[in-house]
Amino acid sequence: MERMPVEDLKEIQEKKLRALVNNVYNYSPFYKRKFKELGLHPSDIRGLKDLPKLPFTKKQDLRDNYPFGMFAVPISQIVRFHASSGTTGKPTLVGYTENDIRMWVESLCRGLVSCGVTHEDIVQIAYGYGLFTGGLGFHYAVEKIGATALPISTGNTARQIELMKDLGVTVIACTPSYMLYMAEYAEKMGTSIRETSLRIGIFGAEPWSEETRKRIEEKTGITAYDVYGTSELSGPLFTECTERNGLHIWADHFLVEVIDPKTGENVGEGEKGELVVTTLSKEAMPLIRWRTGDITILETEKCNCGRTHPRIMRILGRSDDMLIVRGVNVFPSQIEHVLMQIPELGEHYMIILDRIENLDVMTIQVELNQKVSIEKPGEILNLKRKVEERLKSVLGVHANVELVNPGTLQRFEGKAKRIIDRRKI
Ligand code: DLL
Repeated sequence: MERMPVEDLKEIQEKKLRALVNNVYNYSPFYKRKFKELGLHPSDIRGLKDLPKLPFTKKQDLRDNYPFGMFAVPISQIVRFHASSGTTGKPTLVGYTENDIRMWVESLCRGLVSCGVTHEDIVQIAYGYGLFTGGLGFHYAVEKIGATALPISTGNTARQIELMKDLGVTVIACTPSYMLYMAEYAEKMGTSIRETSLRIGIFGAEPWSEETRKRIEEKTGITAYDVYGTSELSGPLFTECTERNGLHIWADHFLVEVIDPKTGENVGEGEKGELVVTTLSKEAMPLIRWRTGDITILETEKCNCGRTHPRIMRILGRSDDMLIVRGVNVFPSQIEHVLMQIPELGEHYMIILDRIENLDVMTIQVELNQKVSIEKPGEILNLKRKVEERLKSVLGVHANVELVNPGTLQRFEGKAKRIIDRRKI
């Protein structure tokens, strides 16, 4: 399936799209209403070329139809609920049928295998278990490929490191920020992740940069892979393969588009835009043209690994987490990119926004790198100026930089929350 000719994949997609449209028209009150409003009938959708005729589905639709209004099956067929973490507001509820869980597990299994996880691995699952999809999503996929799951969830970092060593854990799945914290914690305990058997990390659920990947790999000696997914689509679903040139989207289950968030039009191949996903196999809560809000680039060229399914590049930010500072659009990922390229700086930072005398003021607190000792008083000032200049040249707007001692900023076990916007208060 993963190496199927593109034309055959397209055929599967066309068939599944037609079935999906019929299904939601008949069984989802929400879509029936939407289709009627647009004067659209399932027979108008004959193939992929008709996709732009279909309406988008947005987070607000899920909120407005909370809790069960988006479901296309009776509750008796739902075998599990999850709820999104509410990255951008009120959490949303997701339901799964037995087949939905199977498809989710199968998708992540393909991903795990593509980044080299085998049945011989011991996988420490340090994503949260519970309503968040990370823990249970990985758990079932790890068991399915016959590897050994260590369902430790988040927190209790000393025990995480202790078990990692004692059991000879070889793979870890957690947020990239938690991995950095764990590496730092291990050093405080007088040990290092390098002294463990860990060889692969599968990191996601929050934005991270190529520079952060380098830092994690330098500190821990492991190979770091990106994993993406959202609760609405199921949970963690797509990973990079060993080529590490994008995350494979399993096209027999998910149809992807990348659009201009302002116009809703598809952008050209290789251009940045918002990821839009149509679920082709989901039963409980099928989604048509789901606007993820995540900014990426689509790549349909066959990958060197031999897999034919399209890839998305690392998530570059969210169309809605874009900060507007003095009228300038700023993505937090741009800030991280600049900071992580400066060796004197550590990995932990906070972005604070204030409005002082009607003007936006951006302050970036960033920790100094533990390994770099700055002794002369003038050096700190020089470094601060250097960081401010680099940020200004990339962002096009000034940010005050506060250099703080290593270990002083807040650490996160789950998703990191690095932005404090006090302008609205
Ligand atoms: O975060 C599902 C997940 C669990 C993915 C474990 C990966 C690993 P939600 O809580 O619904 O689901 O949040 C989804 O998180 O729209 C992105 O904005 C962000 N996100 C997830 N993975 C990545 C990633 C899970 N690899 C939201 N890079 C998404 C950047 C990511 N952002």
